[in-house]
Amino acid sequence: TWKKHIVPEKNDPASIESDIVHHTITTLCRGVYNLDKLAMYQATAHSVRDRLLEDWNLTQEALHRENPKRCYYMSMEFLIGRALDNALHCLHVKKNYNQSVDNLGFSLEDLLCEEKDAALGNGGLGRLAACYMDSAATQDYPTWGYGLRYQYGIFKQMIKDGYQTEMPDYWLNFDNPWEFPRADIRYEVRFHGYVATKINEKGETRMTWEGGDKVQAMAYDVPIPGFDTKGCGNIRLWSSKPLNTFDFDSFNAGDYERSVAEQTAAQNLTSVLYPNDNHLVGKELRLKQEYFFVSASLQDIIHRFKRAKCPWKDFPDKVAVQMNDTHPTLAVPELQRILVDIEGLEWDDAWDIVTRTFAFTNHTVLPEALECWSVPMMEKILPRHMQIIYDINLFFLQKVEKVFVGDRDLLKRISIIEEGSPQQVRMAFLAVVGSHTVNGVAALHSDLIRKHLFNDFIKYYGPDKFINITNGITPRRWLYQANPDLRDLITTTLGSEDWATKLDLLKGLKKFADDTKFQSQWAAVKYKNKERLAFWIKANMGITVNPDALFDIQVKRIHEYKRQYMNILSVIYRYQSLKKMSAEDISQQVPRVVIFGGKAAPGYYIAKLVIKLINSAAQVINNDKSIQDMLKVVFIPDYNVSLAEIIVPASDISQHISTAGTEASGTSNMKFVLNGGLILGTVDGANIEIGEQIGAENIFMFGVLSDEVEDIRHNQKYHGLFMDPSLQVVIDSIQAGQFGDPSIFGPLINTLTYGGDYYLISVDFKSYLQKHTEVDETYRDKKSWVKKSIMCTAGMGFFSSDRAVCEYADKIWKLKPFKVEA
Ligand code: 26V
Repeated sequence: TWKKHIVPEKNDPASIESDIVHHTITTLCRGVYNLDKLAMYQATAHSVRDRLLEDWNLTQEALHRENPKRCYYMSMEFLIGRALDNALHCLHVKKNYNQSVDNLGFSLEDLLCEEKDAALGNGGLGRLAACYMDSAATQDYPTWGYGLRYQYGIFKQMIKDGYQTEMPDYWLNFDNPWEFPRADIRYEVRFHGYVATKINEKGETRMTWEGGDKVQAMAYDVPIPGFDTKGCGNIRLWSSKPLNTFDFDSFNAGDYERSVAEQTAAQNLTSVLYPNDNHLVGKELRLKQEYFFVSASLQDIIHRFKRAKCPWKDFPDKVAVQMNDTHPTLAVPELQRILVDIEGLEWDDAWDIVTRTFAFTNHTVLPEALECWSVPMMEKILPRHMQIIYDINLFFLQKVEKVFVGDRDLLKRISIIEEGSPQQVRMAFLAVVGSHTVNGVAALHSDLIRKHLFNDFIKYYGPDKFINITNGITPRRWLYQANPDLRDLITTTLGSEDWATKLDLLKGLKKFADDTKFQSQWAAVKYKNKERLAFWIKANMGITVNPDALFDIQVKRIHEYKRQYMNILSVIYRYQSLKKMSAEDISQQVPRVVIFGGKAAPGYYIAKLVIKLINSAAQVINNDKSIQDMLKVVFIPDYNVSLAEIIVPASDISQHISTAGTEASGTSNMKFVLNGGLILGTVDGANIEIGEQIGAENIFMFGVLSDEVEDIRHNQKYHGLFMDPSLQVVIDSIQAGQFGDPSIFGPLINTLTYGGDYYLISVDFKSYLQKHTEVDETYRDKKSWVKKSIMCTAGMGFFSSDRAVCEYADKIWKLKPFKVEA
């Protein structure tokens, strides 16, 4: 019966039109003759939001009434991107909105571009959280996200003279129709202070955390529409507000600055997202953000739990909490503190509840990304939590010691507290000890953490606590919405749209892979998407690229382990090869457009030099007439979710070329392949499983294997570096000044030489170049290429985030769908 409610009568174009006009007059207070695109976007968004709101209320009321077990996905990052287009698709009203907006004299596609991205994340980890919220809502899992409402998202990247510069992303400049401020939902959060003892009602002695400074957390709800369902999910984001807005004493004493100082400090807490990806800088403000986030979220969860008047021991039957990496790990000691200090439970009973509630996802093995907080800092900001962490550690080590009597080395290795000056809290270890299940994000990555990072824990807990759940992406945003022509072709071919929620159905495309007519339709869609990107590049950067060329794309955060450096070095190699050819030979080559995009952390000097080298090389190569446009290099500035939606459908080849064993999963690899792009990649992360699913003949893999890396590094250290001769030639050309002042690139080149080539660029270079040649040769045979492209999409069913979320629900959360009836 719910189907008839999806497009109710009021969703006819005329009703929509009058709703939009209504919002321009009331919500925006604008006349019809005083409307620009932005205002029109806002009015349109508000009318869509009204429709969402109905579903939101319906869902939340039903949940309140029935009180099923719920899951809370705690993440410091949600990289959502734009909401309007997504909502239109979920509500199945895009066609009618198109018409209504058209009638009002605007173009819907233009309006969509007025929306600012909600860019509250750095990269993979934050985007994964957004995909999971989409899948949880679509499959009616009672799951809420919890996060922070940063006023500044990830910075805007501008390229000046080839260098990255950063601008603040003040995304809340205009009103944000996609959030509901909840002025009534506020909690206090404490920092600093001291620990005292008190006698509770039962006459027992308990610790109590007193004094210090308090701020307030206020909730903002972001509705997450599900596709093809009345159910609507929610992400609750916390914003910090001052508790006392004004210090009257200071004000009256004429000290005006001081009178608002507290206000400013409180607001600063959630003002900016830390722009580091895979690198921890142990800043006090970051630790405070993490605690603020878990404290507010847990208070909210407990408030909801208490409404049902269930006994505490039932808490884990009503609540599952997933910690997205270690950033929310303070939730472990915080829940223990609430249960013991405030609710008066015994330590062991409380700990049993805690460890049946939490689960933890690890997203990286890079040592510099593993969170460690100094004990003195923690003692100062969270004195009671520090005591609790010591106790958790003590009881844990006592249990380990009982099994491994006298193994002092093991105890030292496995301790939550790392010795040293200062001592450090190893957050990943705290998360493992406080969780019932720990998962990695791709098969290889889960193996690696079992073998290395958490190996000692397996000795104690056994292997079952550590599982794999391979990442996934939402097919709604990443195919249905981003690639409308391919969507329509697939739907016509398969006879229905069901694949959008049952992605395995894509395998039905396999039987058309040799069909000449289908192949040419498929190729035409890819061509159109390449034209769309070429148009964007021309309009925004003034560079002409030819859609007939092979589009070779690497877009992701700039990081040494991801090896964009190796990519640009190979581009320079290709350029030099062209330069050596006769004009006749050049004209026979496969033309390439090499596209880069991605942000470097503002303090990451080497990553920023990579960007500069790409731009310097582009400058020379793009202006060299002698190579007959056989090679173009483009660095697309300010790569973000909305740009990805244009870039991803346009690839022939995308590159995922991290040193084996360093990229936990990768998720853009999945997005490209889902859209019929082939991969050039290393044997790393989810590339491996993608190859298994689509067939080895449809993926270009190269490079050393993860279990060879350690030995190679060892050998390089003691027997000297290996320098690939082709690579040497490339480096020589940079040093000779072919791409501008070579002194600029000195420190970058040193990472290969004096730096010991930690990421093994030289080791993989030869096989990388060979694969590039293979790519060119394969591309010449258009028919076989299109077949591969079709087989790529057809094999991607497994990588739907619907499958991933189902696995979380079954294996970790013990959660069932909760269907809202209209
Ligand atoms: C660490 C820190 C440290 C504190 C400052 C802010 C910050 C932000 C992020 C991180 C860790 C990031 C780990 C991460 O993003 N991992 C990526 O997760 C993706 C989703 O599982 C996965 O596809 C990528 O391979 C992995 O690099």
